[in-house]
Amino acid sequence: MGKRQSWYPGHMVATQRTIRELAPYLSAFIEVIDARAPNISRHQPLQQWIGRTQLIMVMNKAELADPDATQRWLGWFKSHGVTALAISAQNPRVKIEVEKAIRRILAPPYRLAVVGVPNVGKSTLLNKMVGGHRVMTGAKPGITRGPQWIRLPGGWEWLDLPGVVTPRHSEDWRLKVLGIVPSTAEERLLLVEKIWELVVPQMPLPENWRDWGRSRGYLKTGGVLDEQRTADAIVLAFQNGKFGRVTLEEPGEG
Ligand SMILES: Nc1nc2c(ncn2[C@@H]2O[C@H](COP(=O)(O)OP(=O)(O)OP(=O)(O)O)[C@@H](O)[C@H]2O)c(=O)[nH]1
Ligand SMILES: [Mg+2]
Repeated sequence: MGKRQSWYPGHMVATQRTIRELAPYLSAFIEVIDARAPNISRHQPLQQWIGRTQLIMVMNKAELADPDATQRWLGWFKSHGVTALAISAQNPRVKIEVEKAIRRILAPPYRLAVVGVPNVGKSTLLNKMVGGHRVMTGAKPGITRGPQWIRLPGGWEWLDLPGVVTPRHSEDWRLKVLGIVPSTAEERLLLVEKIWELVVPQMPLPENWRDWGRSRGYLKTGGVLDEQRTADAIVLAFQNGKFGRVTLEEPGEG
């Protein structure tokens, strides 16, 4: 805890400075959030940092979220005057969908930057948007560090912003379940209980998660269940949607 507090403020200041400096040059910031937790996966300070620059909320990994909940979230954002769309960055059509949504509210040249908390799919989305034109900043020594523009036909200008993310300073279990905040092995033994409560009513699964581990043969020598291995596997499987489409947060909850 002490360690995190000592680096966090400096990191925050650097991120804030970059965002504030960039804002006047951009048509919009594309904030990627996790469709399974659209409020707590937001980068809370961002809205203030970007000033008058347009913010477009992209609820990613929508194929893992409950579709009805996603509709409720889209309605909630709309009623709060926020442009939002639900996508899956892994979908081959995502580039077309996102360009269409942006063209509806902005005029070219579209100068855009993708931002958001860790693990929400920023890099996956940017790679889809720019295709093979990805600029690898900082991949080799000697390459100019800092933001680089990727210019594409049609007036599309994407800013490659490596590392401009701020980990959420939060202990919320949902952020750990979604992999936005790292979890410890001990924490996963607790997260598994929460996950199981959510998925058992909607999937044909044993009442107790330990039986799932046994059925998979996650045993230690002597035939004892390997609880850690089971918990780790369940957290990972949940993150990847193997236990169905689940949204962890409803509009207006927090
Ligand atoms: N199921 C699913 N997985 C996705 C989607 N988009 C990204 N991912 C996965 O989510 C993980 C994180 O994706 P990244 O694109 O690296 O996320 P990021 O926001 O750039 O993460 P950081 O660079 O660590 O901040 C990867 O395993 C991706 O394959 C999506 O729409 N659906
Ligand atoms: Mg990334």
